[in-house]
Amino acid sequence: MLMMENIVRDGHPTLRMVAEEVSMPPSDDDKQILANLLEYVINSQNSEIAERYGLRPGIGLAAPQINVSKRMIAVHLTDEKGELYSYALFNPKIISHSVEKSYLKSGEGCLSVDEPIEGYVPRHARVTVKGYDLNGNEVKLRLKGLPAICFQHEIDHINGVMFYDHINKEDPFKPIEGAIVIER
Ligand code: K1U
Ligand code: NI
Repeated sequence: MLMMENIVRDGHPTLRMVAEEVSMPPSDDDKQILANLLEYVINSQNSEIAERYGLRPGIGLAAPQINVSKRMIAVHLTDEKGELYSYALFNPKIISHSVEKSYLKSGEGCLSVDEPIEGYVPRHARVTVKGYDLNGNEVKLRLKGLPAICFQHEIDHINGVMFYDHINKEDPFKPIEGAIVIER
């Protein structure tokens, strides 16, 4: 079971690397790593388990955050309609996206960043993501709202990008013209 000690923090070189593709079909070792990522995210949202093991709650986690430079991400969250998005993906890829942007009004956080960093993080409002599930089956997802933002945050991690890289340095809360504001 993954714990906070397994999560590397900002400044660790793995967080800035472009992660390697996972060969398909996935090996048992790679399946175990990906299953562990999803297990962490699910456990971290269970207040009893989170408190017992000192887990910081998260809605996603990427392999580089546990110092594994491979293209794997897990996401577990519900959207504003209560629909659950629970996915563990190998080699996730944004195959198309909207021109329109969106951002979270409250900004983003990261399990690899201990202090809050304020500012708007512009994202594509809608993305289509392709990847492979734990059994190696192809998955194609059309996403908007918080799920779209979360997948982009995690896919950034496998490309060595941190959420604060997208924040306007001079004016972190500069309005993003034409963007959809997401409140949560
Ligand atoms: O990748 C990570 O570091 C996890 C990160 C993902 C994320 C945060 C914000 C926007 C998109 C993606 C987090 O989960 S930080 C914690 C968080 O946002 C949260 C935790 C529990 C409930 C609701 C949100
Ligand atoms: Ni993060």
